[in-house]
Amino acid sequence: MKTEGRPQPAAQLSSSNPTTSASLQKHSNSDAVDTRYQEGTGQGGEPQDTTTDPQGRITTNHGVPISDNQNSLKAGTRGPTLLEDFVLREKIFHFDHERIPERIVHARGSGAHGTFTVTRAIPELTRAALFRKKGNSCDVFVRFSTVAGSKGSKDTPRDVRGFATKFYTEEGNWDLVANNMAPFFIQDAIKFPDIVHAVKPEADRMMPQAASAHDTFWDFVSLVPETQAMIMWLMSDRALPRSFRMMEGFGVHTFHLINDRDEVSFVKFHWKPRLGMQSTLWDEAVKISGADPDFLRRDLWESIDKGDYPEWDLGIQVFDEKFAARQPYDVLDATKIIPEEDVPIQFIGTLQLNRNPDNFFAETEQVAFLPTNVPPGIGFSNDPLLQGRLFSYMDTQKSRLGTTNFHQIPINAPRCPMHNFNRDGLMQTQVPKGRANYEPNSLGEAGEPSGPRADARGGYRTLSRMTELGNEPTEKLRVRPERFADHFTQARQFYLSQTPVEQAHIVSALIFELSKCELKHIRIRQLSQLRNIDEDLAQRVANGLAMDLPPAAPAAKPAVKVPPSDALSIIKQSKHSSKGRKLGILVTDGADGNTVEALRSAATAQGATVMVVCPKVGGPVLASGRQMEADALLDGAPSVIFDGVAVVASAAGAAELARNKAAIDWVSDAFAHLKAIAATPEAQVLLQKANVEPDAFVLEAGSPDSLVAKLGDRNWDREATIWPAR
Ligand code: HDE
Repeated sequence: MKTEGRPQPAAQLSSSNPTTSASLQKHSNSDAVDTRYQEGTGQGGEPQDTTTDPQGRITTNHGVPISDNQNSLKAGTRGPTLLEDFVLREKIFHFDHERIPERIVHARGSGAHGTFTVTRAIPELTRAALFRKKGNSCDVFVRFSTVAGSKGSKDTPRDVRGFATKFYTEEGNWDLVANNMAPFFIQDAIKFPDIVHAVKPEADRMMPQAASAHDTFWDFVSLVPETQAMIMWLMSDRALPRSFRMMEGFGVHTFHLINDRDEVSFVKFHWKPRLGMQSTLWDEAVKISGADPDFLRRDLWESIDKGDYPEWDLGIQVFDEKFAARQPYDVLDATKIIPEEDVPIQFIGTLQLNRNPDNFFAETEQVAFLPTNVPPGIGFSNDPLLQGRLFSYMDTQKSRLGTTNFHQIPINAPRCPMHNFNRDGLMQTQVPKGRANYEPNSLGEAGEPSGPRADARGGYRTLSRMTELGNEPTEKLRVRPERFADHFTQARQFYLSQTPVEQAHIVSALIFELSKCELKHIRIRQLSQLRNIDEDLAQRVANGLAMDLPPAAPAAKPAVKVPPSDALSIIKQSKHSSKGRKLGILVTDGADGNTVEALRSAATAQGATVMVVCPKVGGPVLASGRQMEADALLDGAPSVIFDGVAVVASAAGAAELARNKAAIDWVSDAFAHLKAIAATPEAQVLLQKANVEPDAFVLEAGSPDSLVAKLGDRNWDREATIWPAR
């Protein structure tokens, strides 16, 4: 017999209706639901918030109030469960289908809302309304990502990072779908499936996850020399960002800017982080992925949450056909950059991320970026990689989001009016009125709504003149332009532009990656490619692998000498700032609270954050007898998650730490990762146990400013004393 709705025993009642008055209140708080998206959806009438019930009641998907969300409907107290239990069936049905396919690449990502503000109007370059006036602004949504790993992989593999921005402009969405590396691996979209297959876990064994260090990747890249310039970037510290907030972004391709007079300029887009660039060491990145696989996601979330809003400046490199014709490379070749020294960056706007998503799935997962999303005044060059992307993104959304109507999902919907005769399709949420679903139509003549029409003046116009380099419309050919043939000059330029420390990191990365290749001929082939980049580099990698140098691979064109570009080095560009960095203070019972507070205020004064770490999470009882709150347990907050550390300990506390492996690792890892370490005199016993040698970054805890000043830096001089010379 059914018991639904019947009086129940007291024990069942308490578990079947656990709704407290507090949670009732929370549910009925209209602020809890974002109704912005319901506005202007073309359905007419007042926007309605149907996602909360004023009484806080839980309902089925179809609005029927539910009386019991704890027990399925059974025949008798011990079952069987009844098929007619639509509450149970709907709940399980919906749950069964919660997942959607992850992105083919860039599956793991984190997003945030923000604002873009124009700091310099450029109407002489583009007729895009956004850039017409200084001070213009629009909402944005940004998604950062890794490329190779699955959605559930880690944040800190050696990988390219995506940096995709959706600008909700008054003339429609502009999606600048960028990466944190300026060149790309390949020149032609037809090679994209190949390189992605090669870098992803190998097809038979589904290993390794989120890693390029395996046979198939190096097999492909060593066979395709156009990849070698980006390989230098991927082996560099750019692939190990300390924070999304501390990395650059690049639009990669050459785009067009088109002004009111239909004059076209070539443009490359750049994001420059206000916090400056910083990266982790490889050993650190590996350990972070164990300690906190969400390291970069957490950093982004927490900084926005506490109002420390991440910011970037948007810059452009603008040039014309004459400049393009003079370069030894082709500006349509996405494996090439234009050195900033050749075309300086002009800054035109600022991006600030200032609001975390309300819901990860609804926003970060469902956001769909399309390089085809450009407002009037921004256009595409003939870069064959870009042309392929113009097809791929729209196409993949259909498979990922299931319908051609993915543009109606709130995060993707334009914030300006959207009218056309595209109709129907799965998950159509608009309810267009009338019969005008075609044009031309003359329904207006009879007083009926006739729908929207094209705007020849203000609408998006594609360039009618085809004067661009290499754009002479002649035969149909499957060829690469001759001007795409130099694969090594810029690879060499990147390597030679780095500091010796960064060069050593590239060498170490290559040794590590190639050591993971099981097939020896692949290692040999990559070494033969390295010889085309730089002999010294090739020799150092060969030494690290204990291999002989093979002959250089045949090169379509040998590298030519070009001046180094300081803009390519992270260390040369360092802002030495402590802002946005994190200080960890390990505090024991009996420690001096004033020393901790002095460190805390010195760090926060410089825009850094502080975490008190303690062997017991309840917090240390200080010398004063006061118990200090701890932010984390020592075992759960290893020093890899900090930019600098301090140990404030009593003599007894330090002696205990010196017997604790987690505490010894805390200090020895900070030392090995070249970080600043400060300690009270009592804590020296721990430093000795951790083999910390005195140097310019080993300091007294009593001088907090000198520690804080070093949070944005690493002691590169220490590196050679700890890590093998490469
Ligand atoms: Fe992508 N890329 N890509 N890509 N890409 C995707 O689109 C593709 C390329 C980039 O956070 C996919 O929505 C092709 C360059 C970012 O949602 C897919 C080619 C650059 C993101 C796709 C490229 C990028 C993607 C997978 C060569 C830097 C993540 C899911 C022709 C300028 C966007 C999706 C997000 C995502 C295709 C090359 C950046 C499959 C075919 C070059 C940041 O459509």
